[in-house]
Amino acid sequence: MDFKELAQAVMTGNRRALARAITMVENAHPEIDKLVSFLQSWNSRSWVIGITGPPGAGKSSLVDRLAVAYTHKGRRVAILAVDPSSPFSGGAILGDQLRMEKAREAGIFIRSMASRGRTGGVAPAVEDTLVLLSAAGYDVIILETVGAGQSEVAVRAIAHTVLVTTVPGLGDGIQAIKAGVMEIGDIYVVNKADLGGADLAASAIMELMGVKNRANGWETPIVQVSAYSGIGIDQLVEDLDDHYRFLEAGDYFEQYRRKVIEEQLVNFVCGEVIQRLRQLPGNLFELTVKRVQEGQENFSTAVQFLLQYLGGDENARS
Ligand SMILES: Nc1nc2c(ncn2[C@@H]2O[C@H](COP(=O)(O)OP(=O)(O)O)[C@@H](O)[C@H]2O)c(=O)[nH]1
Ligand SMILES: [Mg+2]
Repeated sequence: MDFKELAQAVMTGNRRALARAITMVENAHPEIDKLVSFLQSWNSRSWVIGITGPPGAGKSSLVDRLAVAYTHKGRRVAILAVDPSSPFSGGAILGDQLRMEKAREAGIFIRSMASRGRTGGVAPAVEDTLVLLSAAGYDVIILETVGAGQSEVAVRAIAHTVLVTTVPGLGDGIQAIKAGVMEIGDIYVVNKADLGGADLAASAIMELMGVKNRANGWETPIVQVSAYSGIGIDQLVEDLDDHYRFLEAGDYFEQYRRKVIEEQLVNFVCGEVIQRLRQLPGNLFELTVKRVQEGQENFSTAVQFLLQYLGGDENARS
């Protein structure tokens, strides 16, 4: 199957094709650039909800609840669970799969990802996968990431709406929400409210948030829920819907889409340029590297030298 056939199959909602395409992203398959750039233009208006927080906070259990809730509201939901800390699909991902039983029973598309993609980073692989899910027609994509340093920041750049999750009783209630993470949440969730102490944790978050910048007009809610019993889930869905409307009113979806397209274009252009330079006759690229190494040329002159060989692609416009 060539990439166009695969792309068509993804767009018709064929799950096996989608799963296969995501595997191609994970393996940095040589055709993945073509597939993603072909599907990018079909990028629909999927809403990406990112959920981050420490391991064990109940993110997967919460994802299960939310996915089912939105499915009941008639939305097409997909789940993507990303664990950059576990390169070989370890226990965390098995845990995710166990915790998402209701979503599975409801026939929701669930995918775990642990590996890096095309450009080496986790974020581009996730972005590529979001393009695929979006092209497959999912309205709501729920993205679970473990809060592990970099990944919270990455999820902020990738998701439209970010839920930061914590649980009561972690030290003074919010040990798990470290500096830096406080800024990224659109909604804060204190999960495991059934265990007690959620009020304390919520007011600790409120205090920490104090001067959080609300210049854009969004009042960040703190919701107490129990993914276990279902308490607070309706409220959380209401707050999520509020945020969706807020984003829509502020034209944020279009801005986001533009940003993603720009980033991907940059990635593709860089990839294409490097590939062409490496294919120049007479090993010109390697010879240039060598001349710079030997001090016969500096970076700036080397770049100018190489760029003059980048004529247009004679196939591009035909
Ligand atoms: N008591 C209680 N336990 C919960 C709740 N949500 C999740 N858990 C439990 O917390 C553990 C971790 O849940 P999981 O969803 O895998 O957390 P994740 O690592 O953040 O994805 C599991 O044993 C869950 O059953 C909750 O609301 N209340
Ligand atoms: Mg999990």
